[in-house]
Amino acid sequence: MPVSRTSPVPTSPVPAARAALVGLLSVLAALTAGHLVAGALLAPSASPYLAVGGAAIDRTPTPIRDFAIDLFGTADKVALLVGMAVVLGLLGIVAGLVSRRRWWPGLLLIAVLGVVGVLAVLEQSPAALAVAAPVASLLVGLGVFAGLHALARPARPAAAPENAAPPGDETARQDAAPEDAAPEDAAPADAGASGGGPRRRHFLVGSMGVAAASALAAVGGTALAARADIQGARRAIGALVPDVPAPPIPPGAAFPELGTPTFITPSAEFYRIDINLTPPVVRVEDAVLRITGLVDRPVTFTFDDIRSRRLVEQTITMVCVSNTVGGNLVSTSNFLGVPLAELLAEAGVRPEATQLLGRSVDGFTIGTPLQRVMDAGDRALLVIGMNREPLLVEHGFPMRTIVSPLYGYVSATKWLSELELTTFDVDPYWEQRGWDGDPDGIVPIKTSSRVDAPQGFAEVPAGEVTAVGTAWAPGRGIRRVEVRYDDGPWRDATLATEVNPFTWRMWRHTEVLRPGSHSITVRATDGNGELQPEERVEPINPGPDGATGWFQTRFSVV
Ligand SMILES: Nc1nc2c(c(=O)[nH]1)N[C@H]1C(S)=C(S)[C@@H](COP(=O)(O)O)O[C@H]1N2
Ligand SMILES: [Mo]
Repeated sequence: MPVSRTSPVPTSPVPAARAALVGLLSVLAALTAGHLVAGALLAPSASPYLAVGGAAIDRTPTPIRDFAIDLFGTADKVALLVGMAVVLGLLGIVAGLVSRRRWWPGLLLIAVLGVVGVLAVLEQSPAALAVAAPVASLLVGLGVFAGLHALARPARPAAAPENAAPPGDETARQDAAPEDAAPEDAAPADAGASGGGPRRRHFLVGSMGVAAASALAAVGGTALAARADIQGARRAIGALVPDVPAPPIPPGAAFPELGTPTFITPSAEFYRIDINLTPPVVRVEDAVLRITGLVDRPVTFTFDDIRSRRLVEQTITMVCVSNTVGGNLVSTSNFLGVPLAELLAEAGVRPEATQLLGRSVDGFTIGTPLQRVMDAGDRALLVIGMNREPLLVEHGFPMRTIVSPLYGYVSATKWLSELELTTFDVDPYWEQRGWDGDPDGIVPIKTSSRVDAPQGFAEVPAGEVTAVGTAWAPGRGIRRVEVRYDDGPWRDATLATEVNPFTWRMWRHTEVLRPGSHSITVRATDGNGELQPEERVEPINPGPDGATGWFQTRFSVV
């Protein structure tokens, strides 16, 4: 059929609500398709949505970023992604609404969004294949828009063509109702089309199909990226056996039967803190650690290079600076890896270097004073294993650092890709966001103690009541723990066997208590003889200093 146009605007408009839905679903389908392909490629950072988010973060002026962090705290990334979802949704709705009469303005807007996604991924993702994800988004976005738009167009009141024509098919326009001059929302064709009938059904079915496929793609992409191949890779690596094992945990180091945690935290229960919505996925075969910056000769290590070296195991308690009094952002595991000092020596650290900057594949950076790394000796590790297994993806698979005894945010880069020797002129992630990164601003881990049982508001039988808990002062060790019931005298608790001064230490205390409501307060003294401060201070106040204060809880004897 010849494609000749005689009437300038030959069709009646798509109803506004349908037009908006077409645009919204096109954006949704595009984003989830990209997410699915990114997941299949094991390159979550190639998901156009995350890439645009990353590109936006890189372009946000620091004052606005600071404001957002003040406002949302560590949830700033979530806030950004939610904000982006709202903006993209609105742009989708706009794309639909500008296409009520003609298919192309909305399609053009979808194409522009798609191209932005392609450019963001090219900028943000190092993997060559990664561009397949935003290209999939672009194609699916265009396809869904074209298809749903064709289905959304109202039929002529009588004898409407049943086949939805592709938007490029000009004959479809001529088929459509000629009452173009009718007021937009009152077009008779509208009334006919939205009143029911097969076209309306087709549009509904099409829309629901797109929504369902998008949901599947979203779930599938996340599952593929976060799980599938990493688990296979972890199995392929198998058990990791240290050349220099940590001493066995002595009996009596913890009282799990009375309510403390086990001394070694199972990896899956280890606390997790990071800025990522889903953990970055690094394939073992792609994983490299580069040592760069103020060195005599930059060096690169693959995972296999590291694995084949002399592996040292250390029992270490890690603490997050954001842990509150009584909180559980503290865990203990056997970490296995290569001492950082050995790797740094191979690169030859220049005397000007003062800061060791860890870079993560997701752009996160952590700065550690080089002196602290050296002081830590074999407790400054390039870690590849936890509890004799490869790292879990949440804890930085396949390589991370740990420098004990320092808070995680200044020492423990997960998904490590580079260690740069530099000076304190370079600000890592949190310091760029206003935290004190000065070597003197990095405080030792605060002495802390808590009661694990009885738990708050528990009811315990009258008679002898045994309280148990956990205390830690990594680097200094715990010398003494005291408990007090109600306003009574301080009593010495019995300490569990010490494993090493870099780990937590459990305690227990038995007291005969009368029925009724009681409070219990606990305080610890570190290995230097220093009593844990009583004053309650929030962990971030405003800098990351770690919380202080004595933990207290209430329970009932019945
Ligand atoms: N790449 C990366 N590494 C990171 C973080 C992060 O957000 N990204 N968070 C840090 C913080 S604040 C802490 S407390 C530790 C927590 O390590 P875990 O999750 O293995 O317990 O990781 C550190 N390393
Ligand atoms: Mo942390």
